[in-house]
Amino acid sequence: MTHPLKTVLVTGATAGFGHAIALRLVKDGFRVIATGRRLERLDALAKEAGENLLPFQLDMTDLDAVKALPGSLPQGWQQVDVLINNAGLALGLEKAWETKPADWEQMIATNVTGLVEITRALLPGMVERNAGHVISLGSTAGIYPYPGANVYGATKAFVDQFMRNLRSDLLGKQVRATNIAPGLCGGSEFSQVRLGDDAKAAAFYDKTKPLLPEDIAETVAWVLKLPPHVNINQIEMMPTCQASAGLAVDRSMA
Ligand code: NDP
Ligand code: 8X3
Repeated sequence: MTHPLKTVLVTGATAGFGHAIALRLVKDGFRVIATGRRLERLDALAKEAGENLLPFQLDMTDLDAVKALPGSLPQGWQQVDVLINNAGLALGLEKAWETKPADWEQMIATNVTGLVEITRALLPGMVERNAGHVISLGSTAGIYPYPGANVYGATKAFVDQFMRNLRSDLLGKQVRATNIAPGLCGGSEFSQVRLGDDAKAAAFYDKTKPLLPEDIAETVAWVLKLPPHVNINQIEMMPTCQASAGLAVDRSMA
């Protein structure tokens, strides 16, 4: 591979999208720094991927650790050319007034604050070298509201606008910025984490053919391999079995 951007840092590589993205990008010839909280998962991933994958434990809510990047990475891995902001989570599907405050805080800390701080840590190096790419995982939940999405959807709307604003700041630099916003996607731990129950999580995908982590990895790989003069700003993607089906009307009040 002769891609000018060589080293990719993927957040949340212990499961789901991040795991698939890390494996795919190693296969495509990149060096990948795979991060997440569960070190045993990262070590297993490193065994599978080989020497071009560095397992690096990182909790996105540990802001001291996030801000210590890239200097805290081992020698030879400190030049991060591509940042993939994937780590994130949804907690619960309750109505806003029934949710746990700690769940909202955890979503904001991970999906917004952690993402912003790691971008702040790694972007200056890209700008200085005048080469780089930041890809974030937003969500259709940041575009289309639905009951129970409340703060989760709002964090993803933040990601959408943050990436658009990065593009504005990066005009004139050879540093790209992309937001990928998927809809229903199975094959990851997302719904188990959200619902805290394996049976409920499985039922969520009942009779559907959702996107899979490999579909997201394919999309990331494509966005990355486009020639440097092409910037994909936004991708909204859904499984064919899903669509935005219009606004709801309550007819019980007349
Ligand atoms: P998974 O639950 O399978 O994976 C989430 C990853 O994020 C895990 O590797 C987890 O690692 C990591 N993570 C969570 N919290 C932290 C933290 N505090 N610090 C570091 N890493 C953390 O979910 P998906 O792969 O499905 O989701 C990936 C991203 O895509 C998320 O941002 C999600 O919001 C978004 N998304 C998901 C969709 C879906 O339907 N699945 C659709 C649209 C967007 P660990 O627990 O080891 O720290
Ligand atoms: C995940 C997609 O529709 O479950 O971001 O919110 S959805």
